[in-house]
Amino acid sequence: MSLWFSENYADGVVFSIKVNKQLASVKSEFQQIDVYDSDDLGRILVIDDYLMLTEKDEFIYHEMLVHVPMAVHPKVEQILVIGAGDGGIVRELTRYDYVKKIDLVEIDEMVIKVCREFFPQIASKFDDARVNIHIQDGLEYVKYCQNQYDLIIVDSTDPVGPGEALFTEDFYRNCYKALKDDGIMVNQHESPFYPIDVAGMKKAHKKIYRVFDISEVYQAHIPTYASGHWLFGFASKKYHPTRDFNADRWNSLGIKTKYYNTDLHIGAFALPNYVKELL
Ligand code: AG3
Repeated sequence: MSLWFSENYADGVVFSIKVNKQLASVKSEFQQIDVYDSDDLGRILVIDDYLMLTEKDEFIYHEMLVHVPMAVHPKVEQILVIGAGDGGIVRELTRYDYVKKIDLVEIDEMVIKVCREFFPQIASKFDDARVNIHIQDGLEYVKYCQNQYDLIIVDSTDPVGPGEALFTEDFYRNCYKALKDDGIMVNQHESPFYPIDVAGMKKAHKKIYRVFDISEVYQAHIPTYASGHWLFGFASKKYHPTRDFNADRWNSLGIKTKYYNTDLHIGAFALPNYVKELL
């Protein structure tokens, strides 16, 4: 009998991956964490029945959340990462020599533990000397921060369960306060296609737009997320994501990426009409 992981995208729409075996199944204080192995997509991480990543396409999501803001801000040194317990965001950030400090705030210690064990290629840089791990609710952590970060990356789950608080206006206001005068915040912004994701996306966008001086949305093609069309939010106090972007500076850093490049950077902010209408 074969074993399948399935995620419901909408009423009557299901995405399934045939899995060889279940490598871990952990009920933490906050959520259900499962790891499976599959033939084509490699290992997959699932939280509360939603697919968080596959080894095959995680690079797209992580590169787009990291390199887009890193290419806009001329010198990001102090970074706050919220969620992201799998380590993918930290892995990409540690590729920049000039980054001085990465505070990672993850509510669920078990996510880090499971990923260290089953995704060593992704959770590969937690031991970098610049990384400080705080096991804490991101909502609480950011309340006490002021004018100290160049960049905040919010790599949350969907706006249900423990991730829900990371889609509130209060949280975005505290992020604004935690950023320096030229700081940037990026977040995962759900998908513009199926109704449940559209609701999450609108919820995030409307609130960020009210709080930040500049608020834009960008997109990437992520084959294993609902509809394959995923959005990210770019919120900023000073730098505009395309007008203040210096492709030569980023290219001179010599960072090798599999998805991100500086042509794609500009294109990612060009949204289809139906998406523009939703914002
Ligand atoms: N962060 C969650 C992305 C949302 C996925 N949603 C879904 N499958 N319905 C992914 C964590 C990667 N660091």
